[in-house]
Amino acid sequence: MSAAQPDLRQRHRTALDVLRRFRQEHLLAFWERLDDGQRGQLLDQIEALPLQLIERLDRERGAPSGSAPQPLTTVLRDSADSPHWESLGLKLVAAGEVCCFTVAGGQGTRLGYDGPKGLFPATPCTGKPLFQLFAESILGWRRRTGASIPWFVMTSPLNHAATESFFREHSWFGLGAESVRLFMQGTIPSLDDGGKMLLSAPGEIAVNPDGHGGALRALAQSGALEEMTRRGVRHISYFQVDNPLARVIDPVFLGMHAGHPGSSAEMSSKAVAKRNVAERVGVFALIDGRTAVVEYSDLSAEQSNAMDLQGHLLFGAGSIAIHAIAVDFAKKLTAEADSFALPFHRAYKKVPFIDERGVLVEPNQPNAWKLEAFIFDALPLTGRSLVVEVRREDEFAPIKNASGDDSPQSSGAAQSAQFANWLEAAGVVIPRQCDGTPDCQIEISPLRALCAADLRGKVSGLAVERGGRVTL
Ligand code: UD2
Repeated sequence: MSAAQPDLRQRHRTALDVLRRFRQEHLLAFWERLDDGQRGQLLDQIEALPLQLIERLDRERGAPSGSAPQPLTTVLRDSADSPHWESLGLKLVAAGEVCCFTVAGGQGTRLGYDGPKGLFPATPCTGKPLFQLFAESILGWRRRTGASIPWFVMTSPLNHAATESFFREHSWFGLGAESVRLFMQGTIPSLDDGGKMLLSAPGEIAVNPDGHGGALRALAQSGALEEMTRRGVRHISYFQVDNPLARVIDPVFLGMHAGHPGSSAEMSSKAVAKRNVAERVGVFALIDGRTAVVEYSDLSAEQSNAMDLQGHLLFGAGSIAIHAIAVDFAKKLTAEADSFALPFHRAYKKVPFIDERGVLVEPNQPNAWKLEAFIFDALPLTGRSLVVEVRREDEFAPIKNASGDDSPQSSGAAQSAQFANWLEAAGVVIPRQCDGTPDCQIEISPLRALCAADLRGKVSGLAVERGGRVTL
């Protein structure tokens, strides 16, 4: 008998008691078949389960989802006031009050890329990985403002090790390991129709990452929020790993978010006009008078198609998942980090499971509820929030699908088009096709230019050939 066994027996007894209270004792059904290592791992998993949360979820299933959404008014990023907000935002950044935060815990299933999405080659000419692109932008902003701009990256148990190796192999892209903090988000078990958790192996519970809404709890539990406070950071510049056009730092947006003396927003978000009714982005709306995002799948066809008198979609402000979040707001929400969670959304999916005989079943029909929380569900919890409308071509060209819309190809073309505009504004002649798209591929490193103005007076004499490739 190993020395660990009495301890395991005690932990097993305690776990069984707790699980019985929550009607989940079947998780220990195969205990006798497990070796000590497997037993220890299963107990670790059980002891970390947010059982109260899961029970609450099950109770709330089928509950009415709130009142009907109403249209919401956005404010424009680019207006006569932009220079004012920009200078305020720049002051915040230069004072070290802003950090970057990338959510990168997703699986990238739609893209069919077998690895963390941040490693995906995203830029049009050199195929630079997304993480490198963001790292170079952060470096660019550090040089411009003299601030340290720490970078927080949320991974999940599915991709943490691969992400960390990538950063190590590339020497943290010159940012310094001490100012890049990778931390893992939590997981949440899948539930069957009766609210029971599933096992993916006799000694393992079937779980999935708890959604980007898990970011708030993970920020708190990993100590990242404390670290931000220690460093004097007051605002988080939040973006997703899949959007190469995301401005990692946007002084105009940050100024608008934080700049109102005495009434700084707790969370602000960027929106673009939806490309068409069918575009799969959540839309901003008011629910019970509070700002919210309604996911595309939760809008009725009637709501999706509704238009105002000018022919604009009533629910046409699409979320591009870029937010500015006040650190104090994140801390307030997660003061009780262990019991805090944003609401979970459910999707009925095929989840392989161990049946009562201990045999692995690969279902060919959806059989279980996967749960995910969404960061935008923090919006209704704010005292003040702002939705800022930006131009799609400046800020949003995500890589989500292998082909078609939101693919590497469409994103590369959008990046090239943006750089073509920057060069043109600096006096370079860009060959264009009849429809106005550039007849060339252009890539400009953020270390060379963070915006069009950075190229002014620096590219004279540059010749771009029809069908050519230019990398700066
Ligand atoms: C998201 C939004 C959509 C729109 C769009 C813009 C949701 C539900 N929908 O759609 O409204 O704003 O983005 O691009 O958010 N992630 C994690 N952990 C997880 C799950 C996801 O870190 O557990 C990250 C993932 O790595 C990625 C981002 O969150 O950076 C978006 O995830 P997604 O691909 O599931 O979201 P999507 O494209 O359905």
